[in-house]
Amino acid sequence: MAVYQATVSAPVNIACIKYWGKRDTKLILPTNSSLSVTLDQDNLKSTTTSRADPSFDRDRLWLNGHEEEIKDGGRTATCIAEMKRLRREVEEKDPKQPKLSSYPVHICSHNNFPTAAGLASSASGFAALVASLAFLYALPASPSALSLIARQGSGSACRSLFGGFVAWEMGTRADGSDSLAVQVAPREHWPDLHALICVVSDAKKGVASTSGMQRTVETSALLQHRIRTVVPERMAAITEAIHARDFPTFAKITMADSNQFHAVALDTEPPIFYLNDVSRAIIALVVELNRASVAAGGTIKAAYTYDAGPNAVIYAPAANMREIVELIVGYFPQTEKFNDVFGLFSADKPL
Ligand code: 2P0
Repeated sequence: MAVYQATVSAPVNIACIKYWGKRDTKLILPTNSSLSVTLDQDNLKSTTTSRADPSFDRDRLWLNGHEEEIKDGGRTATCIAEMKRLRREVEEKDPKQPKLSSYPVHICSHNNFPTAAGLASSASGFAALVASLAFLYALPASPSALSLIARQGSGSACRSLFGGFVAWEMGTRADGSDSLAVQVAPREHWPDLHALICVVSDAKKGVASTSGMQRTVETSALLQHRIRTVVPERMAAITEAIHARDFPTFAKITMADSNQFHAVALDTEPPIFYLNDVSRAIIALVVELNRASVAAGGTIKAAYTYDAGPNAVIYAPAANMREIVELIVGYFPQTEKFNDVFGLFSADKPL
């Protein structure tokens, strides 16, 4: 008897231009475009196996060994339903195909990094879920087409369907059909750019992204300036910097956008604080490292960026990484807390 099963991994991505705010919370349509770097497949990833079988009585999901309820109308149910719809199109075109769209699926997903590390697992998780169903159903869909579905699981997940440098174009249509991920450049374009993840705290974050960003949309005046004026200019400028492998420009924009994301969090009512004293001390170290380098006639050596939590990600050319690690570990000597993930990016081929 045929077994219908597929296993796929998808990596974590870290945004340089941050997604923060939805204009449609059901379809997960953002208030601004964003751009990220997908980390290496071998380091931080979700691996998901999907299996379709007519003997299963319903769709079921396990995350890191624990079964999770698939709520009717929820994000996981939406992604599974959309993938079954695409499979039905294949079956209608070719009636000889097995009717997998009518079989329940069991989905089992694992992260190879601790959830407590404070790294977003929803991005890699929903990307891997959608990609595993795409393989299971042998869909002819492109990664950008699949990103439309992963986006409905978690906004940032749409960017993890590509390796390298990835933009999530916000789109303009009300149905979300043009709110998708595109690859700006493959990983091989800029192999010298590395990333270092500094785990500052492994505590679960105080304000979840989904609710925090909607509070920002409802209450922050600064967000309106950000989405109308700042982000469109930065998307164009950082895309150019990536194409030119211009690290100083890439670094300046990345740090400025991290700063503005945390500024709109603070501009929210009630205010949201994601950085802590250690996060701010790492910012000061990177600022001083860059200042001293430029003062000595050199260039910017490193760029920090922070998501919805206190952990730092530092982008830098490979040659600078040893100095950066020594600097940080010199001030915060808990070496086991620092996860040196040199050479991070994923394969050029989408998944
Ligand atoms: C980003 N973050 O661009 C930004 C930066 C957090 C800070 O994407 O509601 O978990 O599932 O769409 O994708 C976190 O948002 O939120 C996020 P939902 P998601 O990476």
